[in-house]
Amino acid sequence: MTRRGIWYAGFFALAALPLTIGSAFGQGTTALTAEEKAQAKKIYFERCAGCHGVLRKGATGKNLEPHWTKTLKDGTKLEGGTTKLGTGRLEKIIGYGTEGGMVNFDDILTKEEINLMARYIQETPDVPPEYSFKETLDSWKVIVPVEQRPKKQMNNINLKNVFSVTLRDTGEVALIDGDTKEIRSIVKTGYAVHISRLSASGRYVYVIGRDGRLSLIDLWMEKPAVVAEVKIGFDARSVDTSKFKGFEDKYAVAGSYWPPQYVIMDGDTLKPRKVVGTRGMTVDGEYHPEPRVASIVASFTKPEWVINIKETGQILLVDYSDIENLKTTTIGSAKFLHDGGWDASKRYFLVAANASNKIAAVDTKTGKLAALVDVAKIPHPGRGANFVHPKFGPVWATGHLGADVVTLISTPSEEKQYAKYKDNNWKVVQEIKHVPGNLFVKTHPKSKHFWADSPQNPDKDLAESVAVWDMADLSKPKAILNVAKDSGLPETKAVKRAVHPEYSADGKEVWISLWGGKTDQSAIVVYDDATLKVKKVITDPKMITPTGKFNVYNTQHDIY
Ligand code: DHE
Repeated sequence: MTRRGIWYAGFFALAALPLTIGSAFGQGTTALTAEEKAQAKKIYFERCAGCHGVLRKGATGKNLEPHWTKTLKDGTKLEGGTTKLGTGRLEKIIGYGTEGGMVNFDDILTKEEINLMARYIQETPDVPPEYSFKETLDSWKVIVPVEQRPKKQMNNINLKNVFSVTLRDTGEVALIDGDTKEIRSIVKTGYAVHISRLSASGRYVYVIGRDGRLSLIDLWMEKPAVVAEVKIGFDARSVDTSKFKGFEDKYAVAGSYWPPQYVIMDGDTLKPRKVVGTRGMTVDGEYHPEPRVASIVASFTKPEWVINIKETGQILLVDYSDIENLKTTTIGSAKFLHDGGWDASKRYFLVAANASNKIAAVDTKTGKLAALVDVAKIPHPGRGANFVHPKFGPVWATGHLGADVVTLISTPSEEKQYAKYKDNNWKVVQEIKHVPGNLFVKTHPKSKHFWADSPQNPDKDLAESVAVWDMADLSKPKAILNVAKDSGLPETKAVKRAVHPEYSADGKEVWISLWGGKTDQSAIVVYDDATLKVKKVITDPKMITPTGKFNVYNTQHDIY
């Protein structure tokens, strides 16, 4: 088997192998058999690489190279004064988590798996293979050629109000009719699908899996289905399309965590056109071998994508008007760029440098950094939320994984009525009291309410609830809604994390996912935004681990 074949098998094709830890553990050695190593590699990819990196150099999570993870015999002092990590301590960290933000895995991994991972991360990380343009091209499949696709919409669905829902652990996406709340189609996609994004026209949905599989769904088909696929890397999180006037539906771009690169494709077929590597220098001037592609967003101001490179802290403005002669503006910001969204004017893109506790704002009109704002611990905006604050004018909001606040940052506006707030721009004008473990915040231009989840909070009740504020009075939440209880689903061992509020196209409903156990039937709970009462519980035996939901109209037009 080739080296690539071995990695591939380790990542995705390996069935659960029996563990043979016995004597190795008893004798205190960390040695792994070939089977253990393959299993550990698979678990590491599925559970750890996202935060710690494939090369284990650390990003959102800590560095996990052997110089940190092995028992230190030379007396070197680690954080907290300890001189030892090693298997025992690592097992505790993996099992119970840390105050620094590491989540507990004792309800996800078995004791044997925790022991295996504690030993695996003391070994020198293998460097995975590269993935070339030719391999990307070889993986490309057109399932329904453009000429065989419908010339007009062939179904009676109100496409503006369709929700593309990630079914995380089944590697599927459910397309749900927002008007009738019926599941219209469930399509097979990549492993642990991450996000959906829309073409400028709203016809095509692009879905990226963590395994790098990008699927293109045509909403015009009688039953919307996947019409093309391509594998853009081994590990991926982001995708967007060309949205500037004259380039609608022309290109797609997807970012890869491993190898660190992005791929430009034709929008209607996913035919790969260009692969661009992102390795290079961090904003501190050090070379980084694994600068992963985090969020990508399409500009409405220019034919450009904003591509955020996590480890280096470099924000790329990639001009797609001539992809044969690609022009890129590189803007230094802060390390560990992750997720972000537009301000209300869609001129500024605000992105969290999460492990640096900063928000970087890029001015896509001038192509310059507009601001680098210090915020509380581990900002996690999703795409953030925009509204006009009664005292401070236009603001963009981010939640935090590591702090008990939602941060409001004043954003510039060219509207005369907001000129008086200019001195506030790029300042944190308010921190609203919330709880740690928040992942996503949301509002809508037609709503008076502001929603925030807290799925990563260790308290079960808080993880299963969302908070809603009246934007006219942000002094305290107007309501705490226990979504798990509201769903009427039976109690399960696994926590049903209430995650990712998403508005309907008309801004009148808010949909919340209940992210339950890997095999548990779960639900999306739909609330009436005005009354905060449950309007509908969408459930089905196939509704397993729903997480992100992307309303077609709101995602197409970046409304949040
Ligand atoms: Fe995400 C967005 C990366 C874990 C749900 N997530 C993003 C983006 C990145 C990212 C880079 C921005 C994409 C863009 O806008 O182009 N996410 C990562 C990770 O590296 C991380 C921390 C660990 C991992 O192994 O993947 C991670 N993410 C999660 C989850 O565990 C979540 C909660 C559940 C799930 O489905 O996997 C999750 N991430 C989401 C969602 C978005 C997202 C729903 C899009 C938010 C939006 O409204 O646009």
